[in-house]
This record gives sequence, C-alpha cells and structure tokens, in this order.
Amino acid sequence: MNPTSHCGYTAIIGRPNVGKSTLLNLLVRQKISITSDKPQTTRSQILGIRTDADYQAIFIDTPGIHQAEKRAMNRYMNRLATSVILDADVIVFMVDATRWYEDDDLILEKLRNTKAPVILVINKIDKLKDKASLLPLIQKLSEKFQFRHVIPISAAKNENIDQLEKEILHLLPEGPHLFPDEQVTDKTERFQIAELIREKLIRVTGQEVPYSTTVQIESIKEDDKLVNISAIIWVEREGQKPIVIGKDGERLKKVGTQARKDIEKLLNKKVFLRLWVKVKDSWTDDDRALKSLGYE
Ligand SMILES: Nc1nc2c(ncn2[C@@H]2O[C@H](COP(=O)(O)OP(=O)(O)OP(=O)(O)O)[C@@H](O)[C@H]2O)c(=O)[nH]1
Ligand SMILES: [Mg+2]
Repeated sequence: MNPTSHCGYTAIIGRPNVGKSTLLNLLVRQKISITSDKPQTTRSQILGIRTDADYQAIFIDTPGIHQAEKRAMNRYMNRLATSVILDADVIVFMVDATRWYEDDDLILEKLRNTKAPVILVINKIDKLKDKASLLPLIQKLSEKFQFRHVIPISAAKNENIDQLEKEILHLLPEGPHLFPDEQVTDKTERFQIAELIREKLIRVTGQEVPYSTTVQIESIKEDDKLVNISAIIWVEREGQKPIVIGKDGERLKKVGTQARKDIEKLLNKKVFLRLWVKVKDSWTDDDRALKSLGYE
C-alpha cells in the first residue's frame, strides 16, 4: 500500500430531503444509498467508499436531522445522524439553495463543538430562478459559521461536484487505507436488497405510508440460475395494508417488478422476488420492535 496515501471519513449531514444520498452516490460513482422525493428516506448510516491509488475516501450518508416528530424511529434517526459529527475527519453540511430552515440552525448548533473542518454545500442550485442570488446567499450563510469552504452544487445535474470532491480529498488525513480496495460499502447484500424494495415502496406509495413501512428479508436462496428472495413489508396498521397492496394487487406488483430489476443489477443474476405485507402495530414508536427490525 502507498505509504503516503490519504484516508478518512467524510460525514454528509443535513435536513431530510436536501440531497445527501444523491450526493453520496455521485461521489462513489455507484448507487449505494436509496433516494426519493419524500423526506426521511435514509434511516441508517451508510458508508460509500471510493478508493484510488493514493487515497481512500469514506463517505457516510446519514438520516436527515429533524426536530418536528417524536416517535422512537425519529429519535433513532436523529441520534444516528448526529453521532457522526464527533468522529468524522471532514463534515459536509448540506442545505437547500431555495430556503434556510429552522432545522438547519439546529444542525449548525450541533456543529459548533466539532474540530473537523465543515464544508457548507448549497445544493439544488438548479432550482434557483435567479443565479445572481447565489453570491449574496453565500455571503449571508458564511456569516453564520466559520465554514472551511462554501460550495454551491446541483447533485441532480452533476454541477460543481468535481470541485467539492477536490476540496474533500485535500482535507483527508494521511494514513493507510482502512478498507480493502474493491469494497464500496459496509452494507451487506441483504441490507441493500431490503433498501431497494423500500425505495420502490416509498416511490410508489403516497405521502403517509412510507413512514410506516419497513422491509425485512425473510430468505435468500440461490441456485445455478436464480436467486429466490422472500421479503416482508411491515406496516403499522391494518388499514395500511390495502394501500400498499393496491387495487387488485397492482401497487405491490409494481413495487415488486421495479425492485426485482434493481436487485438483478446488484446481484448480476436473475431474481424471483416474493413480497408479503404484514402488520406490526405501531412499530415505529416501539423500541423493541425497532431493534427486531434491524434499527439498532
Ligand atoms: N432539483 C434538484 N433536486 C435534487 C437535487 N439533489 C437531489 N435532488 C432531489 O431531492 C430529493 C431528495 O434527495 P435524497 O438524496 O433522497 O435526499 P436526502 O437528503 O438523502 O433525504 P433523506 O434521506 O430523507 O434525509 C430527490 O427527489 C432528489 O432527486 C438537486 O441538485 N436539484
Ligand atoms: Mg438519504
């Protein structure tokens, strides 16, 4: 291994829905983390690892930090997201170019104790009607905190990602690689499969249901030609079952078809996917249920 190699952790934090997971996937150049247009999509810390000859950059995607809701699940997500602040070598704090929120101030307060350099990333600049408003915005936000850099980007349009990447790499400490060079994430295939199903579920169902669902892989059985996967979609209330299943099973079928395609890409093999919808009463506000479903 190159003795002058650089290696370190970069935490990506910010409110729900600002584009953290989209950025992680761009930086690693692979789909590692699921994304959707609904807030609170990411529920775990997810590592995306990019290795080159002389560096290994380990990016940490996190759940969106938010204050409003008080269920056990929300507390869990906030705890996970804020815990990375203490350990990261670099912090990317992502905000939305179109608006500053109260929760952004909440996150900024948490950052006051960190010694790691903080890069403010202003995302979604493609949504700004007037690009001239960017400069005063950068100026205004720079007054709030001593950011190492302030970088406007569009993750969706792949704008200015190069510059951000360059600044992050400059800040990584010297050190040997911590992961094998070919490893791109810390997550198991089992986890990734469950997440891909959850992503389709979030994308296909309406506003309320995504927060109440989770996916548990029951079994994965592989033979020469096919991977047989059986998964349970848990909802919180009996009334949510028909919403997930849809009229004549249409919605569940759509989730299954879309997820299967992505899982086949991930595993590089034909997949047979079976989905079951079951109820676990109020699981999102029950610490024991959360644990049993993998949120610990
Ligand atoms: N217009 C625009 N949309 C973007 C941009 N970056 C991300 N998005 C969209 O914003 C939505 C949220 O993106 P995610 O990457 O899932 O956001 P997140 O911060 O990971 O959200 P949580 O996991 O819920 O905390 C998705 O619909 C993205 O396609 C951008 O630069 N411009
Ligand atoms: Mg996310």
